[in-house]
Amino acid sequence: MTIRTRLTSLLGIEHPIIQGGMAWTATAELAAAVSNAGGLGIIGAGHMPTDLLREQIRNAKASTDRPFGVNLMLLTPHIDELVQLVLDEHVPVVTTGAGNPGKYMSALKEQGIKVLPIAPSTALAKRMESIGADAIIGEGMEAGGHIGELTTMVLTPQLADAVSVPVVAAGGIADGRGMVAALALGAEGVQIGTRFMCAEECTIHPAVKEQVLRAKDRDTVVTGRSTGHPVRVIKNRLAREIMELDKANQPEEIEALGAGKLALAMRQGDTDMGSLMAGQSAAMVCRIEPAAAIIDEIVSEAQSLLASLSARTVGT
Ligand code: TUI
Repeated sequence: MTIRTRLTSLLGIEHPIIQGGMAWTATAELAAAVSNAGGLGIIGAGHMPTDLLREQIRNAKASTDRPFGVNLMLLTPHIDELVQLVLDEHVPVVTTGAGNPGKYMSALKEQGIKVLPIAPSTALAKRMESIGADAIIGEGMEAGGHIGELTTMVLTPQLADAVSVPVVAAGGIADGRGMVAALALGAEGVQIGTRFMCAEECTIHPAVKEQVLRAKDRDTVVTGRSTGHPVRVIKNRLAREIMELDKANQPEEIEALGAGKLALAMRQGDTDMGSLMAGQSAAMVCRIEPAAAIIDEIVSEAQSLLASLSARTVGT
């Protein structure tokens, strides 16, 4: 049995699983591994220079014949150039984060690119649907990195009611149980980030993978609320320093302290002063394994749960 939804047909993928477009983390190597395993692999552009993103896109094309995507982080200053690049490279799918992609939608759609904006609210989701979004990724605040205000549990069904295009649930999903819950809430697919940080093909520093593996239920915190861009990270010295600045309401100091810290963690392995962006589901990630094993496990757990759930209820 396979789990097919409108999302799998829309994207031409086998399993309704999109890998999160994590900056400094979701490289072509991880994206290709996820796509080759039947999900949708995503290259996280973040603040990547245009030439590096071009190289990453070409690496992904060379490593998989299947669809893959690029996540565009809309706060990056050279976003116009990155949009032009995904158009020139005919990237099949674009997900967007940290803003409203309205300005770019018609150009992307004219090129035949499938556009899946990440929306933290029903208002943005409806706006995105009205200008041509192919699906909406609803990301709850359980997610890692930059987050909205609502939980996945309440955001997902509201999005499913608000829009007609497929909804993808994100935030807090790491296994087949989460996937089935998302389907029950009205989603037609899931986006999973944190669990893929511990994929073998994920090229982040091993010290960061170790922090994800060691994380327990209350080990992530939300920092930077005073900046207007709250970010969920695994607690460390940097997080504690930012929390102090949050208390003192010093957003400029937070921006200055935070600059370059994601790369410091993910590339250099500084788990003390680097930004350990990860979701609450870090506590559910227990081993490093190939991306294909992660996908197989999630899908087979979801399939057996779907088959057995009605037998779980008690009564006549
Ligand atoms: O974008 C993410 N996660 C990210 S981006 C990132 S890099 C960064 N670092 C520091 C500060 C800010 C960004 C790290 N993690 N997830 C998707 C996401 N999108 N979460 C929240 C949003 C979002 C927020 C507001 C999407 C749209 C939006 O629209 C506001 C508007 O213009 O209506």
